[in-house]
Amino acid sequence: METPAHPPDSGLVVVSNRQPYAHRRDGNAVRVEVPAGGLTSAMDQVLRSTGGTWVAWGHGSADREMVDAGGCVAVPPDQPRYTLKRVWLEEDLVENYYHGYANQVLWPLCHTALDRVYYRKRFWSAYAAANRRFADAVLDLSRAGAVWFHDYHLCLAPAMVRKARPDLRLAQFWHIPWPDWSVYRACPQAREVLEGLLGNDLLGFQVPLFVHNFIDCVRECLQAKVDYIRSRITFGGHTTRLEAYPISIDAAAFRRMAEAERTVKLMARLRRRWGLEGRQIGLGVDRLEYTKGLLKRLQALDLLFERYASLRGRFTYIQIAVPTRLKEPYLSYRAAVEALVERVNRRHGRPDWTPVIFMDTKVEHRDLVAYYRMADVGIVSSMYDGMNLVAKEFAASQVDRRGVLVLSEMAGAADELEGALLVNPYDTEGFAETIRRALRMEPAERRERMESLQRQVGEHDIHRWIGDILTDLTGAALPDAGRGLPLSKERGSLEAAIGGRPVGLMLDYDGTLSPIVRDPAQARLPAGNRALLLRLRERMPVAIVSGRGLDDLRGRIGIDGLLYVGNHGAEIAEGDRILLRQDHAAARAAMEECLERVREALLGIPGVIVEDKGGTASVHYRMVRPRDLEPLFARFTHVLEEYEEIFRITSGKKVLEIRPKGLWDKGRAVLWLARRWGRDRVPLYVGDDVTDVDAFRALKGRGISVSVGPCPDADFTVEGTAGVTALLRRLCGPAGSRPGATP
Ligand code: GDG
Repeated sequence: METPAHPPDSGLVVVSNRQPYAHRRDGNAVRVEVPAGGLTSAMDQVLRSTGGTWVAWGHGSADREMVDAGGCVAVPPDQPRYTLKRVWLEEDLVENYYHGYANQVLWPLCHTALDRVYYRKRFWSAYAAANRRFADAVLDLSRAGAVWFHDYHLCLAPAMVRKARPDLRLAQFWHIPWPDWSVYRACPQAREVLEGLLGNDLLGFQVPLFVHNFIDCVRECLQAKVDYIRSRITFGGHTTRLEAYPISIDAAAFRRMAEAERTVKLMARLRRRWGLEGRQIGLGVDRLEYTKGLLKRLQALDLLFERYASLRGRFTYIQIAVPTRLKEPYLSYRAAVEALVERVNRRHGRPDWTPVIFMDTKVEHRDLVAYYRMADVGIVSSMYDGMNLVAKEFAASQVDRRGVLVLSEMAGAADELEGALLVNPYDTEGFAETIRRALRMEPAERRERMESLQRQVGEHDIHRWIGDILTDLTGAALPDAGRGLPLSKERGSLEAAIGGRPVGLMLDYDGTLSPIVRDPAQARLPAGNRALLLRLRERMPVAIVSGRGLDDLRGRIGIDGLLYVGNHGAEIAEGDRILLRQDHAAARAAMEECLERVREALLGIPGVIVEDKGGTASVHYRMVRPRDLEPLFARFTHVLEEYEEIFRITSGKKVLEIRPKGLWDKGRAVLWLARRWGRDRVPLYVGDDVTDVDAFRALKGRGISVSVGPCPDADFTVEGTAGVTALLRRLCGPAGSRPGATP
């Protein structure tokens, strides 16, 4: 038998315009080119560990020579781990799809630079044709399971793929801003673009504001059902979940590069080369791109040197400006930037000192960290920006914690990066004064601010970002996809934990027995699990424990002889017989009053949603900016303190739950069941959700808990509902074994 060249295909498909490896002809030889982007290298790491396919445009001069008949080549070229499937686009198509619709319509539109939008009919037809090619390439793959599209080049492909293969899980991450409706309505294909994107199951944006803007645009443009509370849009019978996932960097890698001996030497060399000894250093690193606000930054620097003559000769600003999209309007923009650099240098420079050092070359990351580390001020002045990774790279590389980050409020990163000095790039005076404040800041404050930035970037790194999206896309993380997601706990086997005792089994429903589906009303019990429950019922007591109402739950499972626990434990029944039902009418009046006060206290925090569910209530904060979270929690707690006697607070996925005290949770319910089954029987609980954590905790030292997907509170972990099925099979024991025997 042949040994496979790379890991088995996980069925994960990444689709982007840019490819992770290009082949270029170099005389008689073929060279492999690896693009510098942080995202391509992160997604490359994911596919290396999971196996799968990357679909991208083959633009390298030798790309066609290297692929098989299906356009595929195994990559990385030196040690193949996954498949790169290349899509071929003729020059004319690239001109109109990529340089045309993507870069001259969608890019400026999404960055609210309306006067830069240039649209021609041929752009759109090429855009649709190119998307068709990408979609067809995905549809060609026999093993596709979950597909992850990237960015604004591929708005139409998701709906095309969904139409042909409704069984695939589709996600897209939108790297740039999503504008509000007053801007978006300028898009000549406003409706078509939205419809294409709503082919996805999951649509990710950088920050909650963009999710919000997208929902508004859909509401204005399409006849769609919008669930504001859960950020879901149902259009044409299909539901798309929207989430904010702020992208990040490999913070540890940047730190390591910045700490390297090589970097220290390079810093010394750069200081000598640019005459920086004894001078403070400012730094900007950007593609030479009009959205990055280079002109505004230079205007602020011009004003700074004009106002504070003492800074002349004592502060040097270095601008690394990487050439990008070498066409109009970029060529004119570049000329304008260069002219302004020249003007600032002419006005303020001296023979022994140049105020602005302008470098329009690519700098490799391992060299770039030397600039990041030695800068006293890092400046990001985007006019509008999805996230801005430079801000995060600067923070991660500041190993001496001397530098200050001056960051545009218009960059997504400003939502997260507490510790930066925020500026409005349109306010030149304010901008100049902020740079001055950064330059004069005391070392203690610099350190404190930088520590806060590094904490943020370190905790929310690219691995976590990938893990979050893949978990939401597939229901369970793919192996090793995101670091720090242990998929099985090494604590001995389940059989050893049971130790031959009889078992009492408790199972959550959604996400445990039944795979998560887009519409909870459609969640069915798979036939295989039904058969296993029927067998298990003969061997041990089995309870189904769910947040669903009792009748709903019984209706979905319909197996006699099981115990049914509904409403998170507030109702328990055996067949048709109600064993326990709690009445929470008494707390109702207090709840109404409390919610009114909560609403009032949270006024002015954009994105927060208070949902009254009758017996209980939820405060959803998935749409709230990170920097508003602290006041939100403080005000919420302040109100709830007065209701301490009546309500208790639990938290779930970006939600705070207010529940009347005394109302049972899953923890109380499983303890009740365990008591009913008697001391000799070991309770075994399987669940996947945050509400199951109450049960995991209640069983500590008393029973065994199994989590579907990673959870620090559980004793064991299984992967996905398939893992649950395997577990049920094990609990049934070998086929034909005696009922009542334990595994
Ligand atoms: C979009 C969104 C979002 C810069 N100079 C060099 C170089 N770089 C690298 C940086 C950084 C990246 O380029 C630029 O990061 P941005 O975040 O500014 O990215 P955009 O290209 O505008 O991309 C943006 C991003 O997508 C991710 O979602 O943050 O908002 O516009 O990594 O280090 N890299 C190399 N040489 C250079 O000279 N190798």
